[in-house]
Amino acid sequence: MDVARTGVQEPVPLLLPAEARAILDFIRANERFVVCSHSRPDGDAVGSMLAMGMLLEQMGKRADLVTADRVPAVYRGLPGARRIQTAIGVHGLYDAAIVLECDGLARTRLIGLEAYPQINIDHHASGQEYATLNWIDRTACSVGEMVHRLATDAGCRVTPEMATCLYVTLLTDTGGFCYGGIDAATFALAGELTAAGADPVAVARDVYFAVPLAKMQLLGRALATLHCEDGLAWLAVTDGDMTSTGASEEDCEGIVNYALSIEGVEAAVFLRELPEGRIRMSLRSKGPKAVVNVAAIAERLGGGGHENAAGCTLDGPIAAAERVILREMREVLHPTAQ
Ligand SMILES: [Mn+2]
Repeated sequence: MDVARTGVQEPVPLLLPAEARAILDFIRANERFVVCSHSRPDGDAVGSMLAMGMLLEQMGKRADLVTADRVPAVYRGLPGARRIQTAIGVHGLYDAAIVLECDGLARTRLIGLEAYPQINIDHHASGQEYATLNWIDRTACSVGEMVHRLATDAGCRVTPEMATCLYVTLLTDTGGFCYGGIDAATFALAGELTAAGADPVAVARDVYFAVPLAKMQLLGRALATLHCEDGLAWLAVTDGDMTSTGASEEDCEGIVNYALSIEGVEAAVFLRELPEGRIRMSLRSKGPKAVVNVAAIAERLGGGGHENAAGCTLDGPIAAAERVILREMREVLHPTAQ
């Protein structure tokens, strides 16, 4: 990545790393798989699950796709999205569980996964080798990118449907090709997926121009609480805001980016009061070479994520959680002032 940023194009690696090769060997030797991702699935979770399901089927395998929460409205039009089942656990007869972009089984919020051999494919900074087979590539822009490498190496055809799902993982996990970590290879892959049948305009329309009205109204509530000081911006919604606007959990996705988009702001926090009173926080910082590594802050507070995008949950009320997170953020942004 750093080589690419200096302007020298890193060659696309031709060989899969040994960990990925072991995963393909395991898949070839087995038949039935359950594919999972984290709760509150995002574009990478949904797109990489769907692409992994297509990859398994092309290899002649059976695959069930399961998540703890339903697929967000903006991704429900993706090819095969109706195949994803929402469940509280997994009990079927499977040779392995393929767990995508989770730094631990707990992230899936699915019970029963411990009973199977697990295949862990992740790109988070907080990634952990908790599974039977682990492939963690912190330089990958999305887990979809890793699934694409598996598919290519396995000799699968990247169909227009698979290309669409993989393109969504790339688009959404890079914040529309804006976050740190992207380089020429990212655009080369986007180009390859477009050539294979992904339609960037149709995907953008479905993902970015199909916002539910309730989400826009929730955004209004959040923006009314916006605070901004010395490179830091934060906003919050109460559980009452959620109820009165009719917004659902998935409508909170991306609200933090409005705070981050302010000129001069290096890091932003979105706080949301959960029905039970705890406070869920989305942390973001501007890259590349972020001034604030939000993954490190989230991990100190029991959460996780990437350098530029992370999250954690603290005890309420909002004002108390706000004090904790602002102290952490200010320490990093203005170390001498503390
Ligand atoms: Mn991801």
